[in-house]
Amino acid sequence: MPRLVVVSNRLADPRKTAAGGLAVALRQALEASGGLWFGWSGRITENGTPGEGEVTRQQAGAVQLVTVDLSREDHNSYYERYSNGVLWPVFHYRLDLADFDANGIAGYRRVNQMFAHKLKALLRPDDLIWVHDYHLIPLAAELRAMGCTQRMGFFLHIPLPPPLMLAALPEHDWLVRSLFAYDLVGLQSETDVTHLTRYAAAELGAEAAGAHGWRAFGKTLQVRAFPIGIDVDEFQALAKGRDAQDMYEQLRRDYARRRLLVGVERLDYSKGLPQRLKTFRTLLQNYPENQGSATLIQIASPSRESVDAYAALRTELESLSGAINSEYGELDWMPLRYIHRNVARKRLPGMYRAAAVALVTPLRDGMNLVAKEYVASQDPQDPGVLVLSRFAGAAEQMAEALLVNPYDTARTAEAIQRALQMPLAERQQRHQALLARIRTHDVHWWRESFLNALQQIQTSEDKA
Ligand code: ADQ
Repeated sequence: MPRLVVVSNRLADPRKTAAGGLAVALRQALEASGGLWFGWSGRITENGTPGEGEVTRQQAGAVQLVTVDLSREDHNSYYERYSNGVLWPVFHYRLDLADFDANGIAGYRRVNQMFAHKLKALLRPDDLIWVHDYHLIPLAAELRAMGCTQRMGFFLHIPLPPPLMLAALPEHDWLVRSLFAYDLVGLQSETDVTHLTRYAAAELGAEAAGAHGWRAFGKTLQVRAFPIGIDVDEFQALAKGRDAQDMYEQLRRDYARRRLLVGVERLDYSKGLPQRLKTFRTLLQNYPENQGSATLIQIASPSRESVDAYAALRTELESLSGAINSEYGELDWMPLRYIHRNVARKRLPGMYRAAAVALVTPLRDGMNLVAKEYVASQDPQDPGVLVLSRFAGAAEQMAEALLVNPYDTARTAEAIQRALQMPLAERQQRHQALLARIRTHDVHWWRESFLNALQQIQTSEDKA
C-alpha cells in the first residue's frame, strides 16, 4: 500500500482514546502505511504574517504528525469568517445565517495555498492523499497548480446542499470547479451525490463519464457516497469499561422510577435543539402520563462560542429549559437536565445505554454519529429506541429508527410517545436490524471502500 497522507483542519493523536471520530477511523491505515497527517496546529500567532506559519513535526508511533500555526488574521478569515461563517451555514441550508459580506474568501484561499506549499515539500511521488472537509476544498487545486500529480481524494463530512442553494455562494463556480482537481470526491449520502452532480451538470456543463464519473473542462472526477460509520467494536469495548459502567449504574439508580431520554451534540444551530426542547414540552403537554416520569438529559457541548449565531442559540436554550422546568418541574422531579458541557467519551456509552430513547433530531446533518453510537451501546435483550431526523444523513441507512421531521413538533412528540411505549419484541427487531447495518458499514468499511476506490482510479494525466 502506498503511503497515506491525510489532510484535515485539526489533528488528533491517533493513539489516544479521547481523540475519537476521525482519529480512530484513520489510525489503522495511517499506521500500516507509516502515514503522515497534516493540518492546523490549533495555535494562533497574534502578530504572525498572513499566509505564513511555523511547521511542527511530531512522531506518534508509526505516524508522522505535521502541523502549521495560523496567524490571527488567517484564523479569523479562513476559519471563522469563511469556513464557519459562510460554508457551514450554506452547506447546512441556512442561507439566512451566512455572512456573505464578511470577506473571508481571500484568507480561505491564502491558507489553502500555504498548506499546499508546506505539504508539497513533504510529499513522495506515489503518496495517496486524502483531504477532509469544507475547510480544505481547494487544496488539491492548489497542489495541482504546483505540479503535484499524486492521486487525491476528498471527503466532505457535512451535507452538500441542492444546486440552487449552493449557487447562493458568491464563489460557487470557483469552489466546485476546484473539486475537479481531485480524482475522487466522497459524500455522506446519495442525496448529497445527486445534489453535486446536478449542480455540476447544470452550472459547469459536466457530462456523465462511466460509473460515478463526471467530466468537465478536460478533467474527470468520480463522485460517490461513502456513509461514514463508527468503530462498533471499539465503542462496545468502551461500553464495558469501568467509566461507562459507573455512568450506567448511577443513572439507573437515580432514574429507577423514571424513563430517561437523551440527546448529545455540540451546541450548533444545525442540530435542532430549540425544536427538540419544544417537542419535549409538547410530549409532556399532550401525553400527561409522562409528567413526573420522562426526563430528558440534553448534553450540548460548547462550540464556536465567538460566533453570534451560537451565542444567541445558547441564550434561547437556557431560557427554554428554564421555562420547561418551571412549568412542569416538581419538588422531586425536574423534566429537563440541560448541560452545556462535554461528557468524557469513555462515559458516553453508559449514558446511551441507560436511556430508553435517544433524540437525534438535527435540522440537517452530514451523517450524525451519535445515532450509531446509541445503537451500538444498547443491550440487545432490552434495547432503547432511536428517534432520528429524516434530515440526518444517517436516515438513509437507518430506516428502522423512528424517522421524524423535527420541524413538526406535534408529530415528533407522537413518535417519542410511541418509542416510550414500544413493545419489547419490536424494539429488539428494530435494534437488531440497525446494529447489523452499522456493523457492516462501520468506519473500517468506510475507510477501506474510500481508499480502494481512490487507488483503483487510473491516475489521470489531465489533473496537473
Ligand atoms: P459533528 O457535527 O461533530 O461531525 P457527529 O457526527 O454527531 O457530529 O459526531 C460527533 C462526535 O462527537 C460523536 O462521536 C459524539 O459522541 C461526540 N460528541 C458530540 N457531542 C458531544 C458531547 N457533548 N460530549 C462528548 N462527546 C460528544 C461532523 C458532521 C456530522 C458527521 C461527522 C463525521 O457534522 O454530520 O457525522 O462530522 O463525518
